[in-house]
Amino acid sequence: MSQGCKKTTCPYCGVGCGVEVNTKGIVGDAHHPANQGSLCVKGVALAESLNMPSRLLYPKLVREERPKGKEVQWQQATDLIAEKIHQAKAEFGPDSVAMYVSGQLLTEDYYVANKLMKGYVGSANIDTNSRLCMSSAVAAHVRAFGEDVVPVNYDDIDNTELLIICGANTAWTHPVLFRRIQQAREKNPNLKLVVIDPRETVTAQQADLHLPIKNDGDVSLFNGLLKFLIEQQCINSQYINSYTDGFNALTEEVSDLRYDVTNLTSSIGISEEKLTTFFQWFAQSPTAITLFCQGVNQAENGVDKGNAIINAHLATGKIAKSGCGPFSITGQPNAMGGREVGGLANQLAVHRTFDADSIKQVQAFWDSPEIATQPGLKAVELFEAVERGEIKVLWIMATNPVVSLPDNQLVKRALEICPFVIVSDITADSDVAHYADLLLPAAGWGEKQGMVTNSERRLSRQRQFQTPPGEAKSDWWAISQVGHALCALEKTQNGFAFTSERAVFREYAAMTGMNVDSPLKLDLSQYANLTEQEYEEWVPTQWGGERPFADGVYSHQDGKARFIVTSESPMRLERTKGWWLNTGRQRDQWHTMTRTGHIAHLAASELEPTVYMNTLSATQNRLKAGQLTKLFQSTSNRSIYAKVAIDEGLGFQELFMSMHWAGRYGGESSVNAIVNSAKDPISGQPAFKSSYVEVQDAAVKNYGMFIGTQFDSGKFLYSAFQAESNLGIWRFAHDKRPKKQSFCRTEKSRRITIDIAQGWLAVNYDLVGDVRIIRSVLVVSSEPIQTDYTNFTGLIGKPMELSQLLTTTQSQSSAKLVCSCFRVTDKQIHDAMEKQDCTSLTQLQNKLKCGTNCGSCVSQIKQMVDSHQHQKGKQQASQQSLAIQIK
Ligand SMILES: Nc1nc2c(c(=O)[nH]1)N[C@H]1C(S)=C(S)[C@@H](COP(=O)(O)OP(=O)(O)OC[C@H]3O[C@@H](n4cnc5c(=O)[nH]c(N)nc54)[C@H](O)[C@@H]3O)O[C@H]1N2
Ligand SMILES: Nc1nc2c(c(=O)[nH]1)N[C@H]1C(S)=C(S)[C@@H](COP(=O)(O)OP(=O)(O)OC[C@H]3O[C@@H](n4cnc5c(=O)[nH]c(N)nc54)[C@H](O)[C@@H]3O)O[C@H]1N2
Ligand code: SF4
Ligand SMILES: [Mo]
Repeated sequence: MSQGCKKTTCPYCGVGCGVEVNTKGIVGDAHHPANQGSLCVKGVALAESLNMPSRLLYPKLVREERPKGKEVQWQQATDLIAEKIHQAKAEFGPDSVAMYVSGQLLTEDYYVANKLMKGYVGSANIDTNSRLCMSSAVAAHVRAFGEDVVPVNYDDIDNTELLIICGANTAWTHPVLFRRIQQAREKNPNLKLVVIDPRETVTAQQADLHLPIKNDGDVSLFNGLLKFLIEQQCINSQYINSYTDGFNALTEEVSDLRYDVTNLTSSIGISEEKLTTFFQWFAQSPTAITLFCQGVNQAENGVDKGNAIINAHLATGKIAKSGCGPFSITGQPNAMGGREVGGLANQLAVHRTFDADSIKQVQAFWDSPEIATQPGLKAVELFEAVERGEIKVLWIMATNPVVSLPDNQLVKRALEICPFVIVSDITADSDVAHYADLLLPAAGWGEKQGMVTNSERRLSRQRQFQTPPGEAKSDWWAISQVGHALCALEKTQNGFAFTSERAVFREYAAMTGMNVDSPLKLDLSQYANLTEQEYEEWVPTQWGGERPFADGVYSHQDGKARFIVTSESPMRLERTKGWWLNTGRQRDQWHTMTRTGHIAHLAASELEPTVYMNTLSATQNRLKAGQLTKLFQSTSNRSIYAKVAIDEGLGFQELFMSMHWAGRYGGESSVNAIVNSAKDPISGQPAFKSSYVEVQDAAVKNYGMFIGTQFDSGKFLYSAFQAESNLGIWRFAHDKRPKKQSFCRTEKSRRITIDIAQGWLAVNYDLVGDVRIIRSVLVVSSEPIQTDYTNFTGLIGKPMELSQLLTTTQSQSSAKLVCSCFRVTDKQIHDAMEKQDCTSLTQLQNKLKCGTNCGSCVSQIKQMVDSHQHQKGKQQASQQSLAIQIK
């Protein structure tokens, strides 16, 4: 590493891209095996993410002293937590204490949190947002392999002939990996891409075959595949006999008529032709990878879905060899590291569970005064217990459950009831921070250091390159302080005398050594004595080698992998009332927006809480794009408002909404207000993709938009905030028709009003000398606002010119952002193709620069070029035939 250059990793998704912080800024690390220098749009915006508003700077006692709170010293804060834990334990027992942590913590943070809860509080009530994310895949791995091990590498993508993406929108959610897939396809024209997703996503649009499966039809699909493979004698009997167990029971299950192609066609909604093509491709291809994510994990039978996929790979021996295997891709940057240390409530530590032998070994290793002896409460159950008053002290760290857990009303009630809530966050403005009794300022990305593990088991270092602001501290440090104080109170040996991240990592690495004499593969004990220099110079390293099961020896006691009989979710066929609400991610936002919502060019791709539906669904409900609609969920009796947008990739009466809307950006429209808390019975992972709702009339009398620096949107039926540089755009809707004069006259400025179709537009200005300086713009209309008034953002703070005002008022109707880096819209791209004769991606890139930076939108631009060419071809053909007829 050269002087002035720090290598670290991206803090967002589980691809785990390497990042270099150097004199040029923050760029991709050309030497990191996960990305070889590439970054997606979120990675490219990392430097901007550091200018976050409302950082939390000091520990604060809040509940008694709302709204401002009282700043306290760290020592006072950590002593208070230790006291509260000690009291709760004494009065109500160890299970009255809980932690809810996150796959965005570093391995060192996670290790210390797990040790504190399971080894020193004596309860396994520590769960993590990875429960919402990876727990079904974890359980599927453990059932099949005997251990939570991902048996695939990114390099395998370059060596496969068939890539199946099931329940993942990889082009948007793991963009750098998707780029690698596209490059592999360019190099190997025989590589086929199959996408299994009910939606025709940007990922699906680029597949050789898209299977638009009905929600939760995956187990049937993969059981059908297995039936086909058995009937066509395309299974690998030698692999099955040598390395697996349980095939006969599975054969019996899949022999059922339900799994015949003809029956599957109606049960999961895929044509016979498509099904057979997929089955044949799988049967004939020498290699196959099935990459899966939340369309698989977040289901009432998420674990079975995972095992149905693994079964197909085991049965054909397409596993644990080059270009093959089931590939669960991790969501968060260190969800994998958290799984390794054992941060889920149903794990003890280092891939060990609560068997007598493991409990004994872990207790001895930790010198633990009071060890947890049984699994704790899983996320949803944990918050239900909080709501029942059973949890007296709850410490939430690096996650925003008020937005991200299902049935968020219950979460809010629970947090109100809980006597002592501690929130560790980088901002005082996250939704959960508003429920804290004690706020702890965490050092964020770039201000802290430690280890993370990505989807392919590769451990990389995150390195510090700037000083934390105020009194912000690393999470492992805060937990250690509490641990130390608790040990003093309870007069036990101090298990938390860590002096650095390296000390924590060494202890964790040493602990994995207890797996050496077991069939488990997780063993990092060779790093137990890492020197300062070795820790500092750590290069990305994969544990378990390239292929942990290459020798056919799995982690079950007998060394054999297990086939698991999997079944449909019994609830699936009953869920037919109302509209299916599917939820997930947008390309340019990260989770609950605390880290990406303030970045103007990321905010520009989904402007406000939006619900997508196809044209048929919209017209049958007399809905138009841009209109507000009300989504009602009868089980929780809750509703939210969202703007309608058209997406032909959805089926009739199918809705999609992103999970991101939170806090000041659109918190009242958080989708989890209407997502119910059904979950997988084995993993406890919520079925975020399977809610049913009603679409109702929003009864809106007027729509509005305000562009300026400050606006009180709290009084409206609906409101959303879009960050722009140095100002903001508020969109709102109301069920009353306000008087023009009284509306929003909070500013002391003067105003001119311009009539527009169905409404008016007011330009507020200050008179400076005799120059009118524009302060803000307000638009109110009885119809959805279709005109793109956002161009007014460029006029705020500038002298008013009437001619300019009038042209801006008549701007073109709104266009959709395609390239976030250079803010290029679909309209500009269409115009370039139509009027400037750009006929290829390269020409568009040269002309508009779109897709030349991070490349996240390249696939979408290609798609636009293809469809434009196709359209043009059709037009030419029809003109020709017309010409022939005229002749
Ligand atoms: N831009 C961005 N990227 C992210 C994140 C982010 O917030 N923003 N978050 C990261 C995290 S933590 C995670 S977990 C990952 C998630 O990554 P993904 O899983 O790729 O993303 P999602 O959008 O949640 O859902 C994936 C797809 O599942 C489909 N689906 C719904 N029901 C079914 C079904 O029954 N069967 C099948 N086969 N498919 C179904 C949905 O239509 C959706 O397209 O993304 C990571 N990357
Ligand atoms: N409807 C629906 N809901 C979902 C999903 C879905 O697909 N649909 N997906 C689920 C999934 S897969 C996931 S992973 C979750 C994600 O949901 P969350 O984990 O709740 O979302 P984040 O916004 O990432 O929350 C992280 C919090 O930690 C703070 N933070 C950032 N860095 C640090 C740090 O270093 N230390 C500390 N202490 N705090 C920090 C951030 O400011 C933020 O408040 O959402 C789940 N919820
Ligand atoms: S794909 Fe994007 S978000 Fe994910 S790690 Fe790489 S740069 Fe970060
Ligand atoms: Mo996730």
